[in-house]
Amino acid sequence: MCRSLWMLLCLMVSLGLMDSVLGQTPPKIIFDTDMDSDCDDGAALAMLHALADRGEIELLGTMISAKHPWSAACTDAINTYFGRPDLPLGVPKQKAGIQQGSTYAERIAQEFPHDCPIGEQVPDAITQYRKILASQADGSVTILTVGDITNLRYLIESERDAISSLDGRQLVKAKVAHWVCMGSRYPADLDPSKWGNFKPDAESTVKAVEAWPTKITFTGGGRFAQMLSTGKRLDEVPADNPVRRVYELYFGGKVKNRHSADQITVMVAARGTGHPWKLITQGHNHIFANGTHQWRTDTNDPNHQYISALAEGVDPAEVIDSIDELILHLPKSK
Ligand SMILES: [Ca+2]
Ligand SMILES: [Ca+2]
Repeated sequence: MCRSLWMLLCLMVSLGLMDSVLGQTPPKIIFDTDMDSDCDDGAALAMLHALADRGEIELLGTMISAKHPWSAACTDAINTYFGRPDLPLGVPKQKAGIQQGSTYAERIAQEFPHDCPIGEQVPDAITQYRKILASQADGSVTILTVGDITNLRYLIESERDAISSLDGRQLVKAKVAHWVCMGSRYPADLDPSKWGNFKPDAESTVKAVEAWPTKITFTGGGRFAQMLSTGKRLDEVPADNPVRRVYELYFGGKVKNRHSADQITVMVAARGTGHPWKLITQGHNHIFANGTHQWRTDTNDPNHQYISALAEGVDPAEVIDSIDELILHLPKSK
């Protein structure tokens, strides 16, 4: 191969352009969110709609991991604003799972149009997961969790049914290429009193991670996500934007910057684990029974990897701009 062609190919790989040349389909993503306590879930969902409008991803559904009674309706209101009023959504109906407070979920559901029922009539997330996965091509789905791990535990434990002859683990193994998980701080978070997605429903976290049969990329919060804080620029979008409203309600008035924990996970799920991230592949994520965890390098699990830093030389401002660009996206109707 001549040198210039080789250099062109290297450049295309580094820019992530090979997938489109090879005709690969955009990632098909199921979003799983605790749309209650923190505002970054709202921004993450705006980004997914932006990416879907650009053809960079296909958004298959939005599942709720939280038991807050208004989280599903709030999520449906955001989906409706962005022109996807009928995206499948579901909530955890099983015993495990937690309810936290929310400064915005009920208000968003009441201020913005949606057609999501409240309470028992919201569909079961596990049924929705099974339906979506059964209808997709093998190895084609990415699951993106930015909340508790409750649903994935019950998905893995689900039994064969009229939807699919595969049990939950077999179905995941067949259909899910990648689970991108907003989970904790790296290399370890050993403090049970510190907030994190692994701890509220720790039993489900342990069970889901232990039984998960395909690739998991964990993304870090804490200082890493604070370094990439976003949200303040939502004051540039119209006042009738529900994601701007999420931030206003969260901060009790004017929008402010908040960590980008959930937004980082969206970027990784949609655009991959390459630039601008530093990817750690050697080792495995050990989850303790109380939901604390430690990245251990003594044994390698080829399915475990994590991102909790930028690649060397990457300017955080570049990443912040790329996140903001998606958060500020407006639907075509606006
Ligand atoms: Ca709806
Ligand atoms: Ca979250």
